[in-house]
Amino acid sequence: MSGREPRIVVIGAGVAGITTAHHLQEAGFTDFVVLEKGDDVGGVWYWNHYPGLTCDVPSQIYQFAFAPKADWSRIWAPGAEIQRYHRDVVEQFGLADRIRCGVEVVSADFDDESGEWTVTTAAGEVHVADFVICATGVLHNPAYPDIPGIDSFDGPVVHTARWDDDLETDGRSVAVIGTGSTGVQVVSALQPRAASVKHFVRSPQWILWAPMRLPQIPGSAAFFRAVPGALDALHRALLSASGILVDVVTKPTWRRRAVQRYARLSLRAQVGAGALRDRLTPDYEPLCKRQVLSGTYYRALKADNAELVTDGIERIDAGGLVTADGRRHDVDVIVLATGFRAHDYMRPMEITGRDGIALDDVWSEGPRAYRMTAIPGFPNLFTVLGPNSPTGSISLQHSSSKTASYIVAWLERFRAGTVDRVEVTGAATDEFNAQVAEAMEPTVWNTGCNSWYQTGLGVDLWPFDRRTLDAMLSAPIDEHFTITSA
Ligand code: N01
Repeated sequence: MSGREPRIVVIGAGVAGITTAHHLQEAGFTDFVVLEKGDDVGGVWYWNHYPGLTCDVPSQIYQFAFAPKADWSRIWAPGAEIQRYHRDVVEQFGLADRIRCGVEVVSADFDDESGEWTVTTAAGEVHVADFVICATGVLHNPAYPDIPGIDSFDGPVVHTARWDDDLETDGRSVAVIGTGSTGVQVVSALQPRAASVKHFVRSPQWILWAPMRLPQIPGSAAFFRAVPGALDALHRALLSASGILVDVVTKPTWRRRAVQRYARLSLRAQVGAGALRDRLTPDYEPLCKRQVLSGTYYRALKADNAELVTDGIERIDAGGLVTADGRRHDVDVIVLATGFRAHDYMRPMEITGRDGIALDDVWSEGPRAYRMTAIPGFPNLFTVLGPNSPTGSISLQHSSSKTASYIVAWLERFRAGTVDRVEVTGAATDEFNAQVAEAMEPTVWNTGCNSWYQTGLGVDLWPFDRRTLDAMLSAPIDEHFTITSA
């Protein structure tokens, strides 16, 4: 029964979970816990610590609006600094007591009778809740390639998202498989000190030249401390400016063509005409996949100890890799920069909703939700950064914050006693997904490429602008939900 403090379980303490916890705290909710499978907060910034990890979004945008930081060391901050920031925010805003790290949720089951969720952890601990908020992220399940013989390799095989900090790569021969943002960063970082680096590229990427090590203007931290409101103003200005990115990816205008020209120029200017450039030239439009930025990759690849391998990997044996042309590539270490199972969302957690419906069945053809946050059949369960979240265009901190406020609006109604159970309708979900499909048509993601943006159901991104996101999450529309109250 509502009319009391709701018991809330938030799953995940990355960007989405920290934002949610902050919103819950600000709204005065007292009975909530955040369960995090990692041994620390930070989400992707906890799990990823491979050499060369840098954020490809300017730090003044890649931060929480409620916790602006004046003294980022660089415009594109290194991973370790971003991870420290998340830890600091949790401490500074008194959220640490709410978060339990090292606690992996394995299942969440809804009970039709009581309207309660039972959340069970890997250790067998049980939490009973009125609401479950899944802030489990998008890129948290590493994708391991199914290459014959991979287990027979005699040396270390490491996925970048599970990097072993004791792994020695200096002076050794290293194979890196995969050329998304991660592969490009890791090749650039390992090449100067490795004996050799072979980069196995199945499909080349467009790589925009960018000065990733660009430092901040000296004295900026002192300036921001001295001028009240300046940091906040910069944050807002950058957020507005990032609207240009939304325009570029969603509308086929001159802006998009200009960035695409720049992508082609980035390759031409750094790699002379010839076989290497041909092998590095993608067969799809720039920006179709998540854009990779690097100022160092092509230089690293052209070094004497580096080699681009574009023949497919046929198998791996004890000594190394064998490619389709029959060549052997003996190496000491294999690095898998092979990405993530991006569309698993909260899985492998087993989630069972109303009438025993399993999320795995509901999403058997691909993940679908209403406005990124609600799923028919799963009452009193919300997602933050769920399906169609704007991972390719809009600040995730902003999107998380809007979603968290939207969820808080429902929780307040529970606390006030006007809502016991709330479930989005199938019709509203279908209508939203039809809008998404239509808006996806002119986007650059729809121009013919394969990437982690695609699911069986199409492109899993946000095809609208930020204003539409804000409007869609400004307040719940009752007609889109089945609402039960005592
Ligand atoms: O993963 P990806 P990622 N044999 O999926 C290849 C964010 N991020 O970890 O294209 C050979 O992009 C696969 O090849 P193909 C960012 O949003 C951000 O690099 O399928 N190759 C592809 O080249 C990014 O987009 C930062 O043919 C195989 C690669 O592996 C997202 O994370 C830094 C293979 C996977 O690329 C994911 O990036 C890093 C196989 N069997 C990441 N299987 C920032 O800077 C897969 N591949 C914030």
